[in-house]
Amino acid sequence: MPIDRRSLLASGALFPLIGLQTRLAHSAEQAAREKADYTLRIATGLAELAPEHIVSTTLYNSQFPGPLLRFKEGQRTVVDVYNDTDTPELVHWHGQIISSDVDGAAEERSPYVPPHDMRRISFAPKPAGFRFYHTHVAAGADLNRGTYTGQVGPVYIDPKNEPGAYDREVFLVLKECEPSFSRGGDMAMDFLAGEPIKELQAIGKRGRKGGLTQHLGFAAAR
Ligand SMILES: [Cu+2]
Repeated sequence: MPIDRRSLLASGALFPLIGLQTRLAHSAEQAAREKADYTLRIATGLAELAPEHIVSTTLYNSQFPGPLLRFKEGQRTVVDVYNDTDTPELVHWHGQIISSDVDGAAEERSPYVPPHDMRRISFAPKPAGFRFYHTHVAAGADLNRGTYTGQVGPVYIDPKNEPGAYDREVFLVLKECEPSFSRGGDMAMDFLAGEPIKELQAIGKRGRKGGLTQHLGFAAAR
């Protein structure tokens, strides 16, 4: 059978593709074999806000707040995120300096975790300290989405060098709820220890001007 130049080119072009496919399949297999450090499952569940005040909302691993995740500064970590809801979700790593493909922020073009699907996220956490993870879905007027849900959890990134010397670790996650659950007025802020940090206040001010109110507001545990 005569082979013309065109079909030769076409078949030749197949080889690198086949090679690539094998490599991709291999790395996917490897990834599957590697156990994730943490698994987060986004699903509807019940949260008890106060005695006899139980609400149905979206949670991480059926709990509010989500589980405490501990990372080591600069040490690669693997998190599997399962989205058991009917809508796309984003897990944002609040306060960490990591690339946008894993940072979980739509405005930085992070990919969503599709409904009833999962994404494996891998990154080297930094800087050290106490941070949050939370949904970065813009709720708009939908009170069943985004930061109106129970999707928030604590992250502690152990410092690479100075481990610190504490007698006791306490992680607090605060969230404001529907006014009927509170005693009215703004949440008291004067119980927070230490002086305000001017540098952080300036970042907050800049963020609010740039339309990042929701994101930075969460630092104050809204
Ligand atoms: Cu945030």
